[in-house]
Amino acid sequence: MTLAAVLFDVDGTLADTERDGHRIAFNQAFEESQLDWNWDVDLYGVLLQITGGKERIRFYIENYAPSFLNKNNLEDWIAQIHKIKTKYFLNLLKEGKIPLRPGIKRLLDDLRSNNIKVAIATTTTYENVSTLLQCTLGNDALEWFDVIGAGDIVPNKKPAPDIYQWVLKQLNLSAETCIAIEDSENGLKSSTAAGIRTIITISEYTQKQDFSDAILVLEDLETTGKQIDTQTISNLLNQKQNK
Ligand code: XBP
Ligand code: MG
Repeated sequence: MTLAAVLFDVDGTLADTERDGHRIAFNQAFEESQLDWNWDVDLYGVLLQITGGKERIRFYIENYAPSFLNKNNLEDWIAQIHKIKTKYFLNLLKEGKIPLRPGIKRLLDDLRSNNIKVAIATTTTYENVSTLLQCTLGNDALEWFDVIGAGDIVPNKKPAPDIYQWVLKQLNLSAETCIAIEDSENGLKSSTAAGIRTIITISEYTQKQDFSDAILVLEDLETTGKQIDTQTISNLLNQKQNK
């Protein structure tokens, strides 16, 4: 089987965005909205079981601030808070506060130099992805990616397979010819439910998650002593095929 494409998750995979990025931005949005909510590092770890920023705010309200359930137009209000949060997250990206994880740029360069397609399959908003890529890889970085699947472009977020199925359809490729790189159990469930073999690079909040369905589990793309490159991933795809 020839490797055709590598599909990258964003949050926790391309960059460690959650603890010092999204969480900070949520709290800044709550402050601007005069809400006495504060998502500390531990609470945020609990809330991360829910993918999607709007969905996470809703989950928080249902479990920690139920008095807000009676609010008129609650969904619109949540969307407004989330919009403010995205503004603060983009600021953090533009201030260079969120670098790429080790080995990401090197692997992207290696895959592209070997004519392997690269794509994105993420829950976060397109604006966050495009700004992260341009701030860390340069203004032409969006063209590096054959397909970018993000946010509300699909009805169901991870762990549902929708975003990976959408990206495969845009790539016009079959799952067997692709590999996904993810950081979380929800992400792994999403990619494997779409039939894509998946490499895990564990992130800040996912140390204790179940990665038994992954084909390879790494601390990151650099610290294994053996650089993960196009050849490694191709061998992995074929190795697993033979079983
Ligand atoms: C992880 C998510 C996202 C982010 C917040 O995305 O669940 O919702 O936590 O981003 P990924 P938004 O699939 O890249 O791991 O607030 O933009 O949703
Ligand atoms: Mg992730």
